[in-house]
Amino acid sequence: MTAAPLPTILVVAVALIDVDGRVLIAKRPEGKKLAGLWEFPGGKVEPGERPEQALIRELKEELGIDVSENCLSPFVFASHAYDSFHLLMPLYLCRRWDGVVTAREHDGLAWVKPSKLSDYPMPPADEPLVAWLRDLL
Ligand code: 523
Repeated sequence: MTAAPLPTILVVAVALIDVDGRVLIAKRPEGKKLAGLWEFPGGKVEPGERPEQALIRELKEELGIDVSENCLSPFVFASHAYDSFHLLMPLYLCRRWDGVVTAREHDGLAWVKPSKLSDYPMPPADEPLVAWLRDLL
C-alpha cells in the first residue's frame, strides 16, 4: 500500500539584515513545535494572502516592525518533510524596516554574523539556508 502524501504548508520567512551585515534569528517559544530552536522569523501564509502580505503581517505580529513590500527580496526556497506535513518556505531578504525589533512571540532574539549562524540549533528547514546566506553576505 502506498502512504498518503503529506499535506504541504506554505510558510514565509525572512532574513533581516542590519547595517553591520548581521542577521536576525529568533528562538521558538516553549509550547510551540520545535521549541528552543532558532529560526528565521515568519509564519504560515493564510488562505487568500500573497506570501509578501503574510510576511508583512507576521513581522508586525512577531517583531513589532513595519516593512514595505518593495523592501522584501525573494532569495531562496527551503523545502523539508516534517513528520506530518511537507513545508515549503521561501526566505526573503530585508534590510529596511520601521520600528524597533522586539520579541513579542519568541523567547529571544539574536543578531548574528553569517559565519556564526551555524552555532545556533535551528529547525531542519532553516539549516540549509545558513550556507546560502554565508555565501551571499
Ligand atoms: N517553521 C520552520 N522554520 C521557520 C518557520 C517560521 C516555521 O521550520 N523559520 C515551521 C515550524 C512550524 C511551521 O513551520 O512547524 C509553522 O510555523 P509557525 O508555527 O511559526 O507558524 P505560525 O506562527 O503561523 O503558526 P500558528 O502558531 O499556528 O499561528
